[in-house]
Amino acid sequence: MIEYYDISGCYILRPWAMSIWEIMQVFFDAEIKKMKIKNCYFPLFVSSSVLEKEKDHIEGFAPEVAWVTKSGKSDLEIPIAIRPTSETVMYPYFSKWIRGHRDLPLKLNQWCNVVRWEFSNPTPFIRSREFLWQEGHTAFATKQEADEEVLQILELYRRIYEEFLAIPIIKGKKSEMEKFAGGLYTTSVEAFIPNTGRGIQGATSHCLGQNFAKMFEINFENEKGEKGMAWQNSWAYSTRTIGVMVMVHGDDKGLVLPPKVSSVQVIVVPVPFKDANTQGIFDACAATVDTLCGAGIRAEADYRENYSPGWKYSHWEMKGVPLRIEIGPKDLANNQVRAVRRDSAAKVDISCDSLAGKEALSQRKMILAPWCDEEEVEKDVKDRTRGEMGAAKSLCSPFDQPELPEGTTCFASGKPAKKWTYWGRSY
Ligand code: 87F
Repeated sequence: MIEYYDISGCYILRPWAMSIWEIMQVFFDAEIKKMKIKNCYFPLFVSSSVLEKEKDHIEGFAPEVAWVTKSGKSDLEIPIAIRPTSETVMYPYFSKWIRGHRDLPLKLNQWCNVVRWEFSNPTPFIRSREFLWQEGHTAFATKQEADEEVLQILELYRRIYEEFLAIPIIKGKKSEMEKFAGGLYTTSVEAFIPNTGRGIQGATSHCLGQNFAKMFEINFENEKGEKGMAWQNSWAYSTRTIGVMVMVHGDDKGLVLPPKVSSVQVIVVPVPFKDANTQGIFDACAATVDTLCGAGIRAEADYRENYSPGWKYSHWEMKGVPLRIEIGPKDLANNQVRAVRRDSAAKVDISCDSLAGKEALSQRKMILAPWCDEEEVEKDVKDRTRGEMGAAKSLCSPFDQPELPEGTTCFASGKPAKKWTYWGRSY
């Protein structure tokens, strides 16, 4: 996931880690856009006068601020700080942009890096001197609107942990001592690492009250021509999320990745024996990858000939791939594959015909699946499911549509999916 770097507390995020970040980013970015929050980008640098404008808030954090003092060999006239967070970077412009009540709410987010020159022991993802995050900064006319947003954002953070990273969290409010000193109150999602018996802050959503508005003069005139001061929030989650996931799910064999965030969800490993039909096994692996990819599953095969199957098993276990599929001579003969779960090591043989899973149907269930909305495919599903218990057909596309992420493929055709649709046997 990472590579060490020659500056203490800095790490290279390799594709295996970055892809997890990107999957969470796609989700969160779409959700905040639904809330009419807009993305922007502010500079990395802060002038000392602006950074130190809010003395109280910066006081405790000052030792962690990194400064640029030189360009080439000459000293800068005034040192420039590197953002540790962007309240002081952004709020002078909130003051400029907010004049009347029609300028509110102002809801901005940025995806960026921040630098905090920590001295306590650096740990990849958990405590690094530079890290990636999103920081949301919003301003409202009323406290009530700000209060509501604090909890909406906190719920998105819960979903990142619980739905994407498969980590249970507790939502709650920080004590006066533990809250962000510059704000009114702080809410957070807290996770727990069983191995070390420690809690860990997963993300924070702050109501800043009017403290910053006072400092930066973020004022507006209401409908009646009266002066008001903006109510503000700020909220963030960072690449620390990945560190929590590593610690919660990892085991003695290495990483254990939750399927939703794993860049490879299924790794297919050919297991050729000396006199076996090697080409046949390789072809079956390729067909398996095709079937799974067609069903919207991120599957790859490991065809390398200079590594043994056993070596590959350990390799992909260490990398945390949720499911391994092995195909050997016996599997080839029986038109089946062997699937092994990373989390439980449970093994099952699955027929190649039911690989992309209409298992639910044989269990008398209804199926909600992404569909390309083509009649040909609808007919094909009927044909393919025609068995003793009767064929499955489309039931309806629910008005209440779950999110359909960009790139989702139809469960039956592998074409781009247009909608979620229920399928099953019907009276
Ligand atoms: C380190 C150096 C300078 C944390 C710092 O939580 C300033 C700070 O203000 C600092 N470390 N903080 C608090 C950050 C508060 C707030 N900022 C926006 C968040 C969410 C995103």
